Amino acid sequence: MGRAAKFVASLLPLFLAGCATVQSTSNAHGPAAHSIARLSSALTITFVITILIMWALLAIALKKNRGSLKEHMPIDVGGGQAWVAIGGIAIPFLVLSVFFFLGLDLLTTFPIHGDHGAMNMGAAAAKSKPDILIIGHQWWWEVHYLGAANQQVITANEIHIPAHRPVNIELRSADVIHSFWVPSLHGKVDLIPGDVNFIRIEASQPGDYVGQCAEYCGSQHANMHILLVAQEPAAFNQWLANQARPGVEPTNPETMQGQQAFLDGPCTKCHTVRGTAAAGRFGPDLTHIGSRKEIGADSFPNNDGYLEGWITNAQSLKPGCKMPKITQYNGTQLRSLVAYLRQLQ
Ligand code: HEC
Ligand SMILES: [Cu+2]
Repeated sequence: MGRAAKFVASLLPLFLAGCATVQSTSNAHGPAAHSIARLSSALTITFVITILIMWALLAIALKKNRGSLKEHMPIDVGGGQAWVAIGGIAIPFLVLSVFFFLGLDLLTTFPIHGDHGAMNMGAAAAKSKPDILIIGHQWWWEVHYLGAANQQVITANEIHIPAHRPVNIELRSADVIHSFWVPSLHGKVDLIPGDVNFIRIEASQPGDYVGQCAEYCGSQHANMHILLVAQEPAAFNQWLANQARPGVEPTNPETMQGQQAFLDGPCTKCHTVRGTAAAGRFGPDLTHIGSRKEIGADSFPNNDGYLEGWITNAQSLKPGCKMPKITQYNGTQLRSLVAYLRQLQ
């Protein structure tokens, strides 16, 4: 007994650990996430109802002195009619009404979009023009800011949004089905090849919110993370203005050599650095890679060591990912290439 109790007690922190992480639906930080949390806590009512029904069934089954089945046929329910009315109509009506309205409340957290044929709702549609387009790739996220015209902001994996206001996101896929999920802010919405989906998120406080692709999409699905950074609107605008600039030109001999190594290497076939000849679109945009906290779709810290490891052998860090091993650089070239990437702030 003592040992069993100790064992159960030792498991307890495991359950509690789940509640402490940021990536959790119970850690709601925006209106949509709160709607979901409300709906799920309301659903606990059904747990109570199930217990009551089970209790009633057990009580009947265990009742002593059971006669033959015939004696128990409900010929005259008598006072039972009130129970039928209450238990069969009134209570279900109440419970389902609660879920109905909570469900309607949750529906309002999805934008209605003009492009969406039958869902076109005129004025309402105009209001929900997407602010951001996210395209899922095996196994990273391409992010376009659609705000101002002639402002070309394309980035990857680290998604910044202004806090305290709704942000409409259009979701597409370049290959297979992915699912966008930042549990503290909203539910999951799939990215489907050939189709367009929408989600509206709002963060009630600035902060880093982590998320995850939530639809199995191949070998590196588990390393298809999302880092969503909500900032005060002024800081966000500053960030966006910086992202709109072309890549920082190198100024010292090392970073200049690094840029040359980058442009002479295979990198340009797959990656873009705006302002240079590198215009590949197969991999993440690297124009401001130095400003990102992590690499490999938020799987590893963005520092010299991991960048060197990533460039020479991305396959060892993220096996199966679509960036090949690159072995052509010597030590000096590699270090200068990394120095160049890190100054792309
Ligand atoms: C054949 C295409 C290809 C080539 C060539 C290539 N990459 Fe990549 N690269 C990718 C893909 C695809 C990813 C995304 C991998 C993932 O996270 O699953 C990536 C990711 C990266 C990242 C991480 C970006 C992020 O935000 O997570 C860096 C940094 C990077 N590559 C640098 C380079 C450099 C430097 C070179 C040249 C030495 C290079 N790549 C060559 C395809 C390529
Ligand atoms: Cu996935």
